[in-house]
Amino acid sequence: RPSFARRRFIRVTAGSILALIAGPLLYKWLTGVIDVGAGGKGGEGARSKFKTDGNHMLPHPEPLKGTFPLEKGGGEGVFRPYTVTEYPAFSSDSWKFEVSGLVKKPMTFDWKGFLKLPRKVEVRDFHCVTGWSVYHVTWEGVLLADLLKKAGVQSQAKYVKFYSGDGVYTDSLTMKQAHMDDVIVAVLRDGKPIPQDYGGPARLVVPKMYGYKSVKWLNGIELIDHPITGFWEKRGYKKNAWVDGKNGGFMF
Ligand SMILES: Nc1nc2c(c(=O)[nH]1)N[C@H]1C(S)=C(S)[C@@H](COP(=O)(O)O)O[C@H]1N2
Ligand SMILES: [Mo]
Repeated sequence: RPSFARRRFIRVTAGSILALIAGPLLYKWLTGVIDVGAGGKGGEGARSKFKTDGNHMLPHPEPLKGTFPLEKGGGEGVFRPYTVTEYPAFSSDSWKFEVSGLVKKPMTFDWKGFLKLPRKVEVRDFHCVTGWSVYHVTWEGVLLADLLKKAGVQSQAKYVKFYSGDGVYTDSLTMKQAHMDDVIVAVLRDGKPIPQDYGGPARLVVPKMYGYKSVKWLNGIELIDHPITGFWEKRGYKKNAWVDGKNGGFMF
């Protein structure tokens, strides 16, 4: 039977080992939660997070003037960082955004060029079809309709296909849906650059539809004349992902 001192030794040692393992995990979890909560002035949190972010994008996009303080203080709720691959990482030296397919003028932007495009700000709710939501998120990005206008849509073009920098995930919108005035290629979320795990440097945001339409790590659009089936649509989700149930809306 172990002595009291020995039992105490075991208890203290076991406790220390547990603290060593659990401490960093707890820290990671806490800082993750704090980061996601956003709000505030968009400065410090973003800067410290970006020191450890897997993306190396410089310069950081600067939020438009007049957006601070954020309406309603920023997103309320927690984004679940979804991916179907390893999180892809990008650098401003090599990142490209391509507009291709049935356009009059194919275009390629580098990071600096993309940041020169006019942006708009919108405050919208974000809903994942699996049941979580984040409310009144402030997004800032380039209106998809502006990109389409700049490139010139050919008359045979019927759909816009979205490419993710993860090389796997994809989705699409009809040409009419793609022209909705709230579909944007966002580079800021709640006034901060979008972190790597949440689709940064640039992600699509389609507020009227469920989150699976909002392709992360967006690095290209292609105008096509035939329908395609998106990543989750191949697995049963509807092509028309209207949150309000228009056109049948909900998934199965
Ligand atoms: N490239 C890519 N984009 C994606 C996904 C994904 O797994 N990979 N998941 C989608 C789904 S189902 C949702 S709900 C949102 C989640 O966004 P978040 O990861 O920022 O929380 O991203 C969408 N875009
Ligand atoms: Mo989702």
